[in-house]
Amino acid sequence: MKQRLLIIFAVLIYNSVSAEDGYRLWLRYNTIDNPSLLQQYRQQITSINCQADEAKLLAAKQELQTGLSGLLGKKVPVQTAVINGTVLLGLPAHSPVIRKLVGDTALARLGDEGFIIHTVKYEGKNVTLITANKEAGILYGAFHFLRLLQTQQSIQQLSITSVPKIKLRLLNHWDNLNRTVERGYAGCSIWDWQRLPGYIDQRYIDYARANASIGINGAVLTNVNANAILLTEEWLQKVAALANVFRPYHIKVYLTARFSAPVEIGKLKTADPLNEEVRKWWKDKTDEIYKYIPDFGGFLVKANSEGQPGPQNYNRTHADGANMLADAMAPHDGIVMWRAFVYSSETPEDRFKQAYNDFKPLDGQFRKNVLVQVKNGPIDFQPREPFHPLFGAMPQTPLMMEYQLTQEYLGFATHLVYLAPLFKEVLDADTHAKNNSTVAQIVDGATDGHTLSGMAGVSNIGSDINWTGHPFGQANWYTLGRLAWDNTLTSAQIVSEWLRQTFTNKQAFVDTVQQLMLASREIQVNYMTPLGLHHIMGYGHHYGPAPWYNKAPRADWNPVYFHKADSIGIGFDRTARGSNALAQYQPAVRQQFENLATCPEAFLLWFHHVPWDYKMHSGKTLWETLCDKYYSGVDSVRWMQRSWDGMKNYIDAGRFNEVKQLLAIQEQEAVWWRNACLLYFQTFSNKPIPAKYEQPDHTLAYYEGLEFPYAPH
Ligand code: GCV
Repeated sequence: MKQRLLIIFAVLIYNSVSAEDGYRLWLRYNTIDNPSLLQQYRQQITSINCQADEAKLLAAKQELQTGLSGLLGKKVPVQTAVINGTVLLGLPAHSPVIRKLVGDTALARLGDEGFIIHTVKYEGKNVTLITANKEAGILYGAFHFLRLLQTQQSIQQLSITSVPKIKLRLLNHWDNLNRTVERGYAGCSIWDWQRLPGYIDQRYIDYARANASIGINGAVLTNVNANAILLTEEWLQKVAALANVFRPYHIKVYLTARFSAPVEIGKLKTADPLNEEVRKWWKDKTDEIYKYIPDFGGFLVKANSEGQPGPQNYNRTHADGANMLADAMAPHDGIVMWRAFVYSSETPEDRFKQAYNDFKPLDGQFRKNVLVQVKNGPIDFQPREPFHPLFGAMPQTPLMMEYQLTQEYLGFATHLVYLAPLFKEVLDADTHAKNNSTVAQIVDGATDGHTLSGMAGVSNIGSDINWTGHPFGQANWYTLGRLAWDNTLTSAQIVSEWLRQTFTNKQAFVDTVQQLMLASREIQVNYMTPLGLHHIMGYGHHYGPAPWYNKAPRADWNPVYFHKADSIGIGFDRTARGSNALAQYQPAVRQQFENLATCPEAFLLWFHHVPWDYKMHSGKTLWETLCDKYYSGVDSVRWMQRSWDGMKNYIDAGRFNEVKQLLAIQEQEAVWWRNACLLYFQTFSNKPIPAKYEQPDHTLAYYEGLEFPYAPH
């Protein structure tokens, strides 16, 4: 009894130190609140022993000590003796005993980043061994071990081997040098450029820890709409300071390269990638970067897209541009990620088709150290898109996945939308390019035998105390890392891990909120863009609905271009009768989407212009179904609110109230989306919103008249 009281006391002391403002993310390390489990863990973990080259294992050792001490509610010492309950960190290269314990075959499978966590007998003692071929693996192993405790798993007989499926696991920051963030909704950029390189904010270290804990191993620090100044000496010193912070956490820095930099900062007359002076300029610039940052990762490039300069300005191809940079990078083992998000400012071709048209003919022409980075879908991070037709179409080129964590089209940092189901839907899609060619297998390199592979998420991180604005935005960051490490994890597994670490292990909470999160993306699709509608948001800032908008300077920035509603029906005909974008998919995919009877309803209006009276599988008309979807979306947000209200007693008041308020705004905005869209589409369908539904309380003119000159973008 006395011991139990002591434990409860220790739990209170350790857990009272930090307020729950979300800053600690999923690395809270609060003392285990289950007394019997805590007692078991305390027996199983008594000390940390860090073999050999301690300096390089410092980050892992420190994290383990902080984490375990917090979780166990008492200081866990680092000591050289091995006793029962030691957590032993070490590289086999430094310890023949460790090598013997795990064996060469197991080690060979780990590569440079994989790890092993085994419960073993070491010198007659019960020990938890965390080992790997390289320090990076030990760091990942340490975080994995902490995750087991945070999620209250048994650590009795561990036999874990884990190896990342994807090599480059990156965040892409769209952060500008003046600290604004393109499509950022969580405050300013976390990079305080003005005070770098002299001032190292604790946030940089915590950012690195958080990323390392989920396996993220690289960060592109700056916006793809790039600024050439970044490549000048003054700025490279700032970048180098960040690289120094990230290095112990196995995170490389990458930069965005502005294609016209040789002209803008190099004073050359051209940026033509085949011009010898230009090539030399990039080579010298790259050598200079590596002087400051010896482990620099490489460049991410947006070229000839939305006004950015590129090789096409000189009648060269994307391959010419990428290869020039790749040649400069090659001596340093650096890489180039060349974005496929391109659409011409002149061609009036269906935007859906343009990336494929530009890139497919270039397959086989890129250097070995180039990846082509492709957004998950063909248009632009909509709540639902079919998979990008380039996946499966460029077998000779590693294609890197680009997802968007920041919710540009998904309610900013106000709406609770959990993105794992979106990510998984794309990864699980079968491209039918070959046998075993799901998007996941194309991206991880399995289908075509690429060793270079990558997955990136456009960051949702900013200077807000909780990093992501919406407390649940953290889950999308977390998920990107976990899925890039292991694309076979299910959405439910990831969400459960995140909830347990971020909030609590209480089962009733986890069950309820997990259900809510897993449903949230489909709910949002329903109240924003059901049945395959896309790109019908406000112009420029992308806030709220504006399906009526038709004043943009180019046709394919207008919502009316994408939904094509008229008196007959609604939707974009991308069959052979229309833009024929479907021809870009393999026959099996094309046939499924092309046939109205087999096209999944979720993608219907992506590919077909469908009459208002068309009978859906349910027997209801398209118009009725559209109404049902929009109304069910709003009803479901109300269900989310009720579910959340029931969670009040499980978590801290701060985060509970924050989410409650945000859900209330989400409900209002869902109603706005529903009313505005249905009232507008009704002007074409000429059909009533079924009387059983609450009717819009404003007119269409009211919604059309709303303006948001200061919405963030
Ligand atoms: C960085 C969309 C966004 C732009 C973004 C672009 C891109 O068009 O609205 O803000 O620019 O995608 O991915 O390059």
